[in-house]
Amino acid sequence: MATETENLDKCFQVVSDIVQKAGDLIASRFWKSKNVKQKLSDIDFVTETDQEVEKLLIDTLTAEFPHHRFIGEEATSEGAKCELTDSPTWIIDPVDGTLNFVHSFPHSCISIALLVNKQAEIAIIFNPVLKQLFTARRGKGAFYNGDPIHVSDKKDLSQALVMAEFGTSRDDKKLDITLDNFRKITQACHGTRSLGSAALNMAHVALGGADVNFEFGIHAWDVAAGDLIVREAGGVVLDPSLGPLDLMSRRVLCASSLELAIEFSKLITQYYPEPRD
Ligand code: LIP
Repeated sequence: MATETENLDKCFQVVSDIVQKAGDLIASRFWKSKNVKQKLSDIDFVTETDQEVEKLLIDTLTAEFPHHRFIGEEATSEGAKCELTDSPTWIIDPVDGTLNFVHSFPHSCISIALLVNKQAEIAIIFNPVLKQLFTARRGKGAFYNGDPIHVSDKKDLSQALVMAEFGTSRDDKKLDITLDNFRKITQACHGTRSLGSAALNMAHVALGGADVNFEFGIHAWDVAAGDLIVREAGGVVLDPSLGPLDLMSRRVLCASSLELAIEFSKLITQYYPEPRD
């Protein structure tokens, strides 16, 4: 009978192998034209590659681990239940930064995490075009292309670089709050950066290249991997109001330090997205 660690070691090996194969698929199509369908708004897209990559990941993991469960962006979009239980559950965004993929703007990634008893054990964020591989195992640190990484030492918001997004909603109230927050951040910090991928934004906080990332409107699959990678890199991941992160709340705040997160939370105007219907 394999121990829990041996099981997790096997999970990490299997998912690492299939993420590389899925990455090859994304990279092979990255510079080509894509068949694009709209989802929840006229800038929220899905391509056949999103769907094929998610199926490849789920089929491979199901074959190895038949009792595991899945929360996938595209399956959820097609009506699958988005419910996290204590069962081993893979949370998957097959192509995070789909709009970037559509435009061949090379900041898209596979984001996948394994949670057991609702606790993240394994996380991978992989940008196959730029060969950026971020990984983490619970209690074992975070890595970028195999090298250990750590968040920055910033504790003063006036010295911070902030990753922020407009997202895919064009709801007037959300847009007003987003623009207001960009103004506040610009006046209070060194500046903002937007990669168009929540997972890559979080990964850059873990890398120490940015100091804060927040977003209203994301989903569990955008942030489940980034959550573990940032925490294993020494950062904090919270709700933007400083409560605990709720993967289903569509809100996230991560920072290189709790001091920075507290200062940032006081700066911004909060927004509470509708839960995904
Ligand atoms: C994207 C997120 C990003 C958000 C975009 C989009 P997708 O996920 O990663 O943070 O601003 O609107 O939701 O849809 O490319 O998987």
